[in-house]
Amino acid sequence: MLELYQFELSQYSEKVRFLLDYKGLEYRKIEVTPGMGQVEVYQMSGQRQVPVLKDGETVIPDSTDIAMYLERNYPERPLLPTASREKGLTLLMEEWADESIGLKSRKAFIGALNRNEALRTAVLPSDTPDFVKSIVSGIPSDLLDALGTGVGIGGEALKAIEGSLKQDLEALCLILQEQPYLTGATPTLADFSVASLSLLLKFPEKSYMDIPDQLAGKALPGIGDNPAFEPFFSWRDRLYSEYRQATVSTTTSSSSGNAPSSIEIE
Ligand SMILES: N[C@@H](CCC(=O)N[C@@H](CS)C(=O)NCC(=O)O)C(=O)O
Repeated sequence: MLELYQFELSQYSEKVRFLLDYKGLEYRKIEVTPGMGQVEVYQMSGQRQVPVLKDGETVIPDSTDIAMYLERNYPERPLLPTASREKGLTLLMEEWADESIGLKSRKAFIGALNRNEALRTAVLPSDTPDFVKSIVSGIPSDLLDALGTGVGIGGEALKAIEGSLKQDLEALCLILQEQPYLTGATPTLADFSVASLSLLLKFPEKSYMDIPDQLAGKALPGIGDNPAFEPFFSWRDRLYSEYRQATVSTTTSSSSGNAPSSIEIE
């Protein structure tokens, strides 16, 4: 069986899970422990990032390379259109989603973490010892903000990133006004990439991912819960319900429903 080395909360891992589901391929998830667990990933794949797909003896790191590998080796339910214009658009959008929406949403999410202690502890792996959680939640926001500045996510940089994400979402809403999927009448790699890489802007419902209750359905304030971008998130919900396997059994939570609730920023 295919094996996916992943972080459950990683957008790039979500992209591969979405592709595997779309193609109807069975796979086993192997949750990598950040830090120590990545040593094994490095030994296996020559680099330390997830996702990494293992198909028998073949090891493929990087979500784009994994998508192309799946397309070559499991051609049923194609991810790439055959018409040259649509294929070109699909490849461009996939690349854009990785480099633009994926990286910016990660920075915007880290910005939200900086401002929210409860969220910081919620995203730590469930087996994190309580004393580590309490240390992490106790780091003052202004210190994290200052640390964030060094990697381009301090106050001003964050505002610019949020502005740019809003333009991306507006563009996607405009495209989706005209057609059901991003490059035309049928779903392609572009759709699955964009939907997955926007994961951190608004988390899907718990049935699709093994995420802490505090995060399921939660939206980044001003972006994931912004009515202007509702067409995008409704499209994404539809894509999930049509093509993503619901694997995690859920207990109904009082916050379920379509209206997103925001990650509260203290
Ligand atoms: N270009 C890579 C990006 C993968 C990536 O950024 N992975 C992150 C998790 S979302 C990671 O492994 N981070 C840990 C690290 O860099 O050490 C892809 O498309 O798969």
